[in-house]
Amino acid sequence: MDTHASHHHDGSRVEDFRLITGAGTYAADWNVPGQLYGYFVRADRPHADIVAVDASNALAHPGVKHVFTGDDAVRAGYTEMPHSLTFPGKNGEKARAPRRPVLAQKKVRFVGEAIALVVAESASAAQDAADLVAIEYRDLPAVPHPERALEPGAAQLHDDVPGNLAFEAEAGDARAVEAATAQAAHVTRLKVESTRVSPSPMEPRACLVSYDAQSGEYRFHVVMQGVTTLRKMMSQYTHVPEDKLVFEARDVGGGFGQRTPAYPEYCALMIAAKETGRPVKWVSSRVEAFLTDNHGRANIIEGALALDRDGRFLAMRLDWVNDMGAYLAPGAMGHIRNTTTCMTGVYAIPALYTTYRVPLTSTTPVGAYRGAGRPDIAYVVERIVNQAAAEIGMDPAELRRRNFIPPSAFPYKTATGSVYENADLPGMLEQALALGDWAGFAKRRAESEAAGKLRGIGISTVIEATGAGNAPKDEVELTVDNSGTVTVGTVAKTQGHGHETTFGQIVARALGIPLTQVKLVQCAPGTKLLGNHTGGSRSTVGAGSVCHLAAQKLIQEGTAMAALELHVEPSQVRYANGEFGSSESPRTLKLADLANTKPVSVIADGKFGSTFPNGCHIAEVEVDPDTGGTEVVAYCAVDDCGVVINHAIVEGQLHGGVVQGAGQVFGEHIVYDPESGQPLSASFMDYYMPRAGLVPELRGEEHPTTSKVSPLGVKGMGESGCTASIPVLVAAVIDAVRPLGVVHLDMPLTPSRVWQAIRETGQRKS
Ligand code: MCN
Repeated sequence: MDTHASHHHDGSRVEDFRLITGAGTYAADWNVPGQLYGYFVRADRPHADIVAVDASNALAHPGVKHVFTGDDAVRAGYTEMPHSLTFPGKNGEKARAPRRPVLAQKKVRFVGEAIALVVAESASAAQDAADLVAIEYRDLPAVPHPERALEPGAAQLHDDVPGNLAFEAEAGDARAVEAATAQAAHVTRLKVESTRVSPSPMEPRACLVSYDAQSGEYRFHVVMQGVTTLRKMMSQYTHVPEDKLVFEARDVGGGFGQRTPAYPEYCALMIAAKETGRPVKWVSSRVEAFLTDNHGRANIIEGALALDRDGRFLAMRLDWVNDMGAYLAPGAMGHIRNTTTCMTGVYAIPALYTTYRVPLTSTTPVGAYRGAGRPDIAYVVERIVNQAAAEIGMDPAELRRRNFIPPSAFPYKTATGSVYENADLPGMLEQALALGDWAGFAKRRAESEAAGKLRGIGISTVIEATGAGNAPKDEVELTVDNSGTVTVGTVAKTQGHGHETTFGQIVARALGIPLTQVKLVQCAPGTKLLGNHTGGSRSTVGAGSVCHLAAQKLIQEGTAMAALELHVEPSQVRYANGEFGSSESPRTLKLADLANTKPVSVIADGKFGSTFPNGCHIAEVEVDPDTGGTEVVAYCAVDDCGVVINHAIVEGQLHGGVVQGAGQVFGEHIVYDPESGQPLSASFMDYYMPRAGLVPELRGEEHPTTSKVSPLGVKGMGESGCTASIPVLVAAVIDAVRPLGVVHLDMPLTPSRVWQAIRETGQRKS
């Protein structure tokens, strides 16, 4: 027995030895001979005219080669930032996407926007000289608040975006919702904020660009979530053809959606590399990351849920304000698309209507962040359901039971037009209630009360769409060499998710060979493979499924080759465990033998629809009424992600997602001063990060229903953790303080905010 294979199949990840011993290669680890270093001069104010940029002192600084400005960006024609709000909005209108030269020209619109790029022989010379670039501004009023940005008379950020309103959209049936609401026995209303946060992967952005004047080719070493989307967007931004843009990356230290898109800095470095004739490298600081890496969430939602006398849901209306920051960054379309797709949540709500207004504000652009709208819609739906339960005095588990989409109704067409494939919501709920001992809560609450603590329990039942992507199809290439090693080529890109293990396992299983014989090569430089980048939890459904199909194709083509070698008919060839044989021949052929003369390759492809992972999480918290401090004392999760490829990885993904959601719930928050518009949270000194002790040992169970969308039966799950944890943790805290009369809290649930809310109800005076 191959001990390595059995070792890996017990769940451990093949990449971990490299990653945890410091042997990874991240974007900033790349260096090429003759490289220069770039440093960006950035706006220190949210909204201003740029009157003049004087780089003469910087240019005189020792080691400085060049200083590039907005004029260089405009001359290069790098001015139209690609964005993804490309679908028609309300009344068929298109999004009003403002220009964004890769270095700001004439105006700045958020603190951190790059104005100039200093290029020097060393990183420190570039940074020192950046201080010498003199910028004369004429200040304009800041517009940091998304709702105020939409008010009449608000300061205008872009001449071509009247009223700061970049896009409006709607979905569902307004009349049906109005009619049903008029008949309702009860209507629950609320307004919540899905707070602006910074995804904050461990690895800061970094980019090294080389330009080859002979071929006109740019070569990038950069953080990425896969090459296809990045390459396409870079080409859109710069008009350089895609085949002249070559990317080489090995390890990526976290992405969370924030590492998907083209950023202006990468394009500015292209200008510099071409002009200086030398490679140029830039590594972001953490402060730059807070100011300029796309933020996440930033949605304000008003909702109304109509119920009949028995607590059955009749209709729901949601009105969104989706803050997208100063420009339309690629990515945040998920805040509209994904929230429409799963608007009904896990409930059979016959009438739905939703509106979206997208303001531009003098803040960092907003993009996709782990879930990209999925956690936001789950948050608002679960909050409104929990509030309805409290208002009508029904157990929130019972209210869910009454309103679940029944198993027999799948595939279920929602009132906003999406089709959920399958789920067993009642079964999932009962499993979670048992795991979390829902029935025994009253006793635990009494015990906490005796110890002076307020105990609360929360529940969330969520569903999300994963899988479908924008690529025309997903392609995977398998190559066998004469050592028998099978190399798997993909254009997805792991950022810590363990694809080397799981994709390896898929191929190893299909071929019946040890995992040690399978090697994953992601985004080979210059790759022409089609496919989706890693995001939207689609890699396993997409690329992963195609890994399986590619292995089958390899067996099929190998069978034909083996038949020739063995002098039998293909139908007489049998394949098992890396070997072709036939009852008609004494000889056998190993996979390696197929590649005796040259490596053998196959490319397989597939195009898959959406899968719908779902889950029920239950959490318990204890709130200290004297301090407002919250401790999460229990966390249970029951999840359906279809067939599981690797249980340890799925558990790890879930754990990471749950804690990432907990970070948002309890502290993470990007705050702008309402008057000056200055960011108040731009370092880890003033931005909370979740720590290991925030969430106790997570008790997780699986409740799979097999997807037919994927030949592997899998559903995505990389975002499930935070989609479920945000609503469940907020629900638990509100449940804890509700006996004191607190009915509403907005994230982040910091001790001061909870304490304040307790004080304001007047029921607790110290
Ligand atoms: N998996 C499995 N069985 C399933 C489903 C998934 O074993 N039924 C495994 C997969 O093979 C993969 C992992 O779980 O190793 C996540 O798979 P999937 O749900 O397909 O999601 P993706 O691989 O496409 O990852 C994207 C998703 C997203 S959108 C964000 S954001 C996110 C996340 O995953 N960012 C992450 N998880 C992250 N994990 C880490 N460490 N770092 C990030 O930046």
